[in-house]
Amino acid sequence: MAVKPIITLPDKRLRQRAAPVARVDDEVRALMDDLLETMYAAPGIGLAATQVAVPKRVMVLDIAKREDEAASPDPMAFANPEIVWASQETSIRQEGCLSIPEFFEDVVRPARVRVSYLDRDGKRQELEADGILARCLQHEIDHLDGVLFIDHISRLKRDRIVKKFGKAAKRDIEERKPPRRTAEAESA
Ligand code: GNR
Ligand code: NI
Repeated sequence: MAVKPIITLPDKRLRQRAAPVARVDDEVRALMDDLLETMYAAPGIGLAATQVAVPKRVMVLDIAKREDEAASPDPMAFANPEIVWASQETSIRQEGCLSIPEFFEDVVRPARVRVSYLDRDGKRQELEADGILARCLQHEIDHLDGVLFIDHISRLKRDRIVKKFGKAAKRDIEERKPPRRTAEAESA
């Protein structure tokens, strides 16, 4: 297992569509483990392979701590996840993203979704979710399609945050600094 560096805006690899895995083999399971370790280290409640610059349709979640501080870990791993149903009803929640550090904004999404995916054993599963789980599933699946939560907010707010991260990256280049990484990745 290994903690991998998380890429951040404006890294173009965040905009790539990830490819499905042919099967869930040991290599995919190792990727799931790396994603979980990286997510817990960040810390975050979800992480997509896209965020560690691996363009494969693999992602992990653990929302246990989010809902109950004393809860024991509940790692979930998904390969080739697909939203097979989404509710008409929507909900609004504040989102953040490890690839857009320190920016938070309200996002409107379907309140409930049903997701089909392959589990750690390569077995096809279906999961119906609401609340924070539904939220997280949609956020992570978006990553696999090269979509970020800022794509769901107003253009004015999106342009402002994209510009800010673009300028910070440009400054880093001019000062010949390595690309900005999260503090967690730096200490890995
Ligand atoms: O840690 C995370 N928190 C979060 C909060 C609200 C909605 C979505 C998320 S996912 C995020 C980690 C992340 O960037 N996953 O891609
Ligand atoms: Ni994210």
